Amino acid sequence: MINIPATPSDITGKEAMGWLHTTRFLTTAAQLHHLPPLGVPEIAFVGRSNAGKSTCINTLTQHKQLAFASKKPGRTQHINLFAVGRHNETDAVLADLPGYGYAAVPKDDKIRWQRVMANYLVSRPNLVGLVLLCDPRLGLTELDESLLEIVRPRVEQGLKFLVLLTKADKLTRSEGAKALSIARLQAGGGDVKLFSALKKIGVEETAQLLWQWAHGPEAEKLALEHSALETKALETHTGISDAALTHPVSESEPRD
Ligand SMILES: Nc1nc2c(ncn2[C@@H]2O[C@H](COP(=O)(O)OP(=O)(O)OP(=O)(O)O)[C@@H](O)[C@H]2O)c(=O)[nH]1
Ligand SMILES: [Mg+2]
Repeated sequence: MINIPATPSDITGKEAMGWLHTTRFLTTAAQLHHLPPLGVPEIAFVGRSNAGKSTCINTLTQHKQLAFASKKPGRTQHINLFAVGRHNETDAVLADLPGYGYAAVPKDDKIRWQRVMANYLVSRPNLVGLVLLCDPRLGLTELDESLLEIVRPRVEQGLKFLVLLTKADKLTRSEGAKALSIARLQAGGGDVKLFSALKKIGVEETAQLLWQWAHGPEAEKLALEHSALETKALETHTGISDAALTHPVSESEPRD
């Protein structure tokens, strides 16, 4: 069953980390229509290739290889879903999306992925929050800004939104402060945080925010709207992955 606690309205960073530590692989999809319809809140991680999306998911969930991270850009090529919450009490889903902007990807593939991503962002019904990851040494690029344009109508309707400036360990304190103020301007007043998987900067705060997104009014609305059938489908998926805890064959080549 869907577990939406009546209380509390907030939890500590440590409790939020404990919650995220329950995360396990759910399913993977190369195309949008292969994603299962779900009645629990979904939070997507998007951003340029190599921005640190998969590493961020691994850091937040404290699992080394839940999402595949790599020095080689373009490592994530599917939409990978991860279920959060104790078994049979899944109360959120994290989505690791393929990065964009990697020059070596053939043009047709790029266009196809931009389309899949745009469709996902516009049409995924249970999407409640978006984490846009950005390497502050590059700043928000044209592609990031077009993504922001695509989601603007949904943000206006209540979609939560956070920009994470990743690899903050590579910045001095003053560079970090400057990167934050520039990104705040570009994000049009949206929430922006510094994040480092290496030095664990911004990790607990981000975990807390994700918990709030997953247990806010949008999540309650979703629980009411969705049928028991869809919830059952989620638990079936989760059950399979709990048993195997394996990654899909297409993503199982050796990591570099
Ligand atoms: N120094 C430092 N390196 C990081 C950090 N986060 C990620 N990286 C490195 O950045 C590279 C890319 O990380 P990924 O997590 O694979 O990036 P991604 O955004 O998932 O990339 P795609 O799957 O290609 O879209 C890897 O070499 C990571 O080790 C961080 O906080 N600090
Ligand atoms: Mg990735």
